[in-house]
Amino acid sequence: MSTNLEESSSSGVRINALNGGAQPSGALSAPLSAEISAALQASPKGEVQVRSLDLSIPLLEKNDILAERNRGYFLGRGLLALNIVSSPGAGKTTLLERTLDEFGLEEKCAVLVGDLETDNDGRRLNRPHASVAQITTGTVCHLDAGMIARAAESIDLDGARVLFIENVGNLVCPASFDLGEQVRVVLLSTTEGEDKPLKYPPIFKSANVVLLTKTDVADALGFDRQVAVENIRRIAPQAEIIELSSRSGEGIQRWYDYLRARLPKKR
Ligand SMILES: Nc1nc2c(ncn2[C@@H]2O[C@H](COP(=O)(O)OP(=O)(O)OP(=O)(O)O)[C@@H](O)[C@H]2O)c(=O)[nH]1
Ligand SMILES: [Mg+2]
Repeated sequence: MSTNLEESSSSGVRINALNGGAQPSGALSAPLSAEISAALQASPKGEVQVRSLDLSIPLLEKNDILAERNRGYFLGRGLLALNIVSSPGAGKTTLLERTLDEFGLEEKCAVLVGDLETDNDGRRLNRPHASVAQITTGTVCHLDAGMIARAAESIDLDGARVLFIENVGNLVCPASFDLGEQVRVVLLSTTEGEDKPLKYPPIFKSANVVLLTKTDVADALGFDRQVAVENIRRIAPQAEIIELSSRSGEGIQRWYDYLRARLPKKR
C-alpha cells in the first residue's frame, strides 16, 4: 500500500514509501546553512569553495556535502547504511528479499530502492517488519545524496539497525555519487562474466565488499571463479570478497556475519 508519495519539483524524481511511511522531520532535507546555499546558488556547477588554513581551495560538490550530512545522521541513529550497486539484474533485490526474511528478523532493517521507473522492486521488498521506499529517478542513472535524504525522511527508521540502499542497476554512474553510506557493496554475478572488474574499475575500486552472486549456476555457465576472484583482487585489493547464492543460500551466512560485524553501537 502506498502511504507517502513525493515528487521533486525540479528533477521528476519520485519517492514512494510502500511501508513504514513517516512525516518528514526536516532533519535531513532542511535547507543547508544560508552561507552554503548562497554559495551553491552562485555556482552554476553546484560547487562550493571552502577556504582552508593552508590557503589551498578545495572544491566540495553539493552531493558530497549532503552525503556527509546523511552519514552523520545515520551514524547518529546507530544505523549501518549500505549502498548496493551492480549492473542490472545481478541479484540485488533477490539478495535483499532473502536478507530481510532471515537477517531482518534478527535486526530491524529498512530499504530505499532506486530505479528509473516502476516500483516493482519496492513491492518485492515490502515486508511488515521493514520500512521500504521506492525512489524512481525518471532519467537519472544513479541515486544521489539528496534523494537519499528525502527518501530516508519519508520512512520510519525508529529501531532500525541497517539501511540497505539498492542503487539503480548501473556499473558506471553510481561510482561517482557518495550517498553517505558506511559500506559500499558491489555485486558481480556469474552470469555477467569474469571480466567486469577490468572493464568497470571505478565502481570496483570504491567497493568495501564485492559479492560474487549466483554461484548456484556458475558451473552450468562455465564461469571461471578463480579468474573472477583474481580480477577483483587486481582492481579492488581493499575489498572483501563473499561468494554466495541468494537462491541456494550457499555463502549467505558469511554475508550476514559481515553485516553483524559492522553494526554500529546501539544508541
Ligand atoms: N540462479 C540464480 N538466479 C538469481 C539469483 N539471484 C537473483 N537471481 C535472478 O536474477 C534475476 C535478476 O535478479 P534481481 O534480484 O531482480 O536483480 P537486480 O540486481 O535487483 O536487478 P535491477 O534492480 O533490475 O538492477 C532474477 O530473475 C532473479 O531470480 C541467484 O542467486 N541464483
Ligand atoms: Mg533490483
